[in-house]
Amino acid sequence: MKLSQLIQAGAFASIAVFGSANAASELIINGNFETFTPFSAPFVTVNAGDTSLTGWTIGGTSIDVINGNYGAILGNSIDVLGTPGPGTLSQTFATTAGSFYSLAFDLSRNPGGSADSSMTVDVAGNTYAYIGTDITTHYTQSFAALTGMTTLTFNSAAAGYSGPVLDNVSVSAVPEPSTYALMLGGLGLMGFMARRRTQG
Ligand SMILES: [Ca+2]
Repeated sequence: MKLSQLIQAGAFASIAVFGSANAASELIINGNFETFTPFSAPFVTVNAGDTSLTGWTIGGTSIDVINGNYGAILGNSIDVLGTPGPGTLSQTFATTAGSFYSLAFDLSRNPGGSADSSMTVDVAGNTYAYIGTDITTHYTQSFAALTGMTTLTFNSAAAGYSGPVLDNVSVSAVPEPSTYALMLGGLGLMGFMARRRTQG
């Protein structure tokens, strides 16, 4: 194996290491909304201030926890519009000021409405706008934390029955570029030493 191939192998190994580290550092509690009881089909309205949806704070008027109905994505999903709407869904988690994080979630919409649904996301001083459609879409957004605690808020901007349907919310730290450089350098050196041993 040539040195360049060894370095490439090292790069793949470091990506695998970071992949497992990210999975272990999930910052959102109950991001798939499965920790919620009781459930009563086809949906349960959770009013502002109710704490029955573990990890999440409900604001505005209400949200609906749905399961297998109204554009539900996997198991329990959230119709952020609520009954009546609009609602908000928030969670606060520990961050390091100045460090980068990656937010991910799946978005669809309640197909009972007549229009695609609007949702905004507030995080770390910025607001991002999304449109929920009948096709479930996976979105990611990176952000830099401003303080030691960061609040993530999903806001329904929809009307009628066209609520944005949300599932699989995730936030994880993005490794610093300097950490990548150290890992790649170290693995590249290991590959170089292995090559020298093979030749010697
Ligand atoms: Ca779910």
